[in-house]
Amino acid sequence: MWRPTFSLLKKVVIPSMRENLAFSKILYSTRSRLPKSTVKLTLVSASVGVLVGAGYGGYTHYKINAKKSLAPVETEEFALLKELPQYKPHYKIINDSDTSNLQLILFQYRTCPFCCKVRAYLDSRGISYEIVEVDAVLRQAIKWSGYKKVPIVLTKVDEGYQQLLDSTAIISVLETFLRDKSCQLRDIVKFYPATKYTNDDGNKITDIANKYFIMHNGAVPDERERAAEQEEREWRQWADKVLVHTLSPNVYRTTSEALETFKWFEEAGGWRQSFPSWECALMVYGGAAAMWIIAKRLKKRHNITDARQSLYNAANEWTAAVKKRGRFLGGDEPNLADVSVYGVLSSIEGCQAFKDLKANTDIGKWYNDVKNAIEMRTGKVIAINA
Ligand SMILES: N[C@@H](CCC(=O)N[C@@H](CS)C(=O)NCC(=O)O)C(=O)O
Repeated sequence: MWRPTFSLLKKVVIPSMRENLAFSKILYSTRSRLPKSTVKLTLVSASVGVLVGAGYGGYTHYKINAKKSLAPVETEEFALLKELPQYKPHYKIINDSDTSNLQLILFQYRTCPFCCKVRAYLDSRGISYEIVEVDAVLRQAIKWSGYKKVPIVLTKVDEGYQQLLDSTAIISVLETFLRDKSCQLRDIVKFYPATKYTNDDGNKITDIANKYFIMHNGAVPDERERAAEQEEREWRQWADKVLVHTLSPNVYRTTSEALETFKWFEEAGGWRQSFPSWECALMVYGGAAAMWIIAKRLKKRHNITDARQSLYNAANEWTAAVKKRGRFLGGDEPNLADVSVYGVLSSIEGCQAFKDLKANTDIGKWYNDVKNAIEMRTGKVIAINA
């Protein structure tokens, strides 16, 4: 969901910012020769220029991407790294009862819905893992990877470190492994080949085959189990293809909501502790302005007429399906669809849209039940530099 913002920040806002910085240096050195009001006016115009530039960039980005056609160029397996790349974890989740021995490292943006989904899954399975918060502008922490998005998970295998990509595939690979540890993770990933595409603009796009499937090594499940698995898959897909697309038009619906959302990202993501203040300001104000404009485009693209109503409709659709099965879609326990829908929604927990969602639909009870079920299994949070 945030990709356009950050590409936009890199391609439009940062260059404009650099120009502005260079410009303000010139202003500074010639300040004595310029009247104060001229300096102020110029700085204000330059800042407005950055925001307008960001907005226009976002608009153009979407116009181009809406028409793109994909041409497959190569197919590859999930990459295996011989050595662990240099990384600096921000915190760890340690669960003493975790026997998986997976030694996971999650590279994430704290409030990205796909990363939230992976965290919800790892916590629901009581797994210990380290977290690296990726800087959304420069993305230094994932420079070692050919994949340019988050989440990315690294896990220790006999031959080195296995890279896992794509939130849904990460969950399916790990779930397949946890259900039957007699299979090697290296063998499991072979069932999920990564396909790379290059679009007309030269952008690389990666998708993973079979990513909604959990592989079975043993007995074939009976008809009832097969039906439950199919339902679980369909709702996981719905979380990625329907629910996720209702988020941006809601959290960036108005300029003040967009700003409030980015301020929440800054707080929840601990940006101030991890990144310089100019970068935080750039991400918050530039990001809010750009996403407010882009969200309008996204709204059209996904045929959303009323943003809030689309979110309420999605929630109602989901709660109706849950009601048929009991407390959760998985019955007495959350299944992978419960965890995925919860994870995606948890990415907007600090936003007005989420408060409205809880006030205007019945989703609150299910949401709190999943949250409690997951929190009961989550390990202790340990900040690395505390
Ligand atoms: N299908 C992927 C989508 C991941 C994705 O789009 N992540 C966004 C963040 S929400 C991203 O990393 N965009 C690239 C960027 O910010 O530069 C998944 O499920 O993991």
